[in-house]
Amino acid sequence: MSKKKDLRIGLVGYGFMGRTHSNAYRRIPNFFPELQYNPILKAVCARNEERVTAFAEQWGYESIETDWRKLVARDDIDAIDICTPNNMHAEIAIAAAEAGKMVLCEKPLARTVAEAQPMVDAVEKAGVPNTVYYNYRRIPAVTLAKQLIDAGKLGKIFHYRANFLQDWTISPELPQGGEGLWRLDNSAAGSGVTGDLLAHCIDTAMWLNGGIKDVSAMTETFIKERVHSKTGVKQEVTIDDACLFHCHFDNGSLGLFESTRYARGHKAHYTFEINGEHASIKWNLHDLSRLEYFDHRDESIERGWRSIHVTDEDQPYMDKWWVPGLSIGYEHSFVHQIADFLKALEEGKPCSPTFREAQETQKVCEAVLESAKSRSWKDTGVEWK
Ligand code: SOE
Repeated sequence: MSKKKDLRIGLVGYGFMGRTHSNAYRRIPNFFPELQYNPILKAVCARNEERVTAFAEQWGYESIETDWRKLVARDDIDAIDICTPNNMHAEIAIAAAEAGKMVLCEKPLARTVAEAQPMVDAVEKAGVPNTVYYNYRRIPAVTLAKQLIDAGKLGKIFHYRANFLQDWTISPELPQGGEGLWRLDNSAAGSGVTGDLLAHCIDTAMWLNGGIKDVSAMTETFIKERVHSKTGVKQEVTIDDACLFHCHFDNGSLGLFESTRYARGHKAHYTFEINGEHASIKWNLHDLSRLEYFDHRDESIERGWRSIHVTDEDQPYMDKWWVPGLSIGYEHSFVHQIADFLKALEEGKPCSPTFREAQETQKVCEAVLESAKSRSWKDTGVEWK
């Protein structure tokens, strides 16, 4: 007889992220059998009944809802997982927390700091477990970077550099708004690449290298007007298509960040490099199982960059998967996040990044956008522990 406890999931939204989360829940019992909580795909919710029914069948959800309020009110749901466009996060998360549900939310937490704060307050007041899907932390090579830094291998850190480059919005014919394209509509997304892509880079950076103190940024919107899919009318584009910023970290290191959807040839090229007194590391999403490492303490004749293939069972998460030498992929970062959430639940601990931690990333994003607008340095007000 299984001693496992069911954790009944209600998922809102069935787009790209709905698929990554659903896939992750389904992998948990197979690859993390030791966990006490067993995710049950209880219900999926979206407005279009026909399509949500098809999604439920495809991914094995027991039931559907077409109104998220009904989902949140159900007493056979323990956790609400939010995969909607950003403008819906706050309302759903607050209602879910008030109904006593755990809340797992896609990134970014919200469109602005002001919108995110009542979400933080609601989960904390209700005392419900919560987390935000900054999934790249849980790619084994990235987690290994964290372990090397925390072990002091790099020594004092001088530089942190990150890029997130894409090229999917170059065509002026692409409309703004609507399914798949809400990321181009400021009212749904809250910002362009800053909240969508740089937020990932900022989350990873603060996790690895501590708080970001102040920023100086520039943004650009290359295509000034696009047809809105809802109205059919050409209207102003108010998202940032590209954003560059530099910053000071609390530990005295300098940061340099760039993100754009106009880097022809790059589909999702997330990279970072960290330079310390003794050693440097670099990582890129296109070769996600490898962590590049240079250690100046190596004997000089054999000193050089080594490429660590992070697939051994003593490396982060890899004891859960295949055998040494065989890689895993992007989707596994979501499996790891949910596994860590379930483990934290067992132990009665928070699962990082919590809403409160994700709010610190919001603060940096907002300071970046304000700095670009005012052409001046901005303090972030981040309190990173
Ligand atoms: C945008 O294209 C996007 O899907 C982001 O929304 C995700 O967060 C990122 O991981 C990949 O790119």
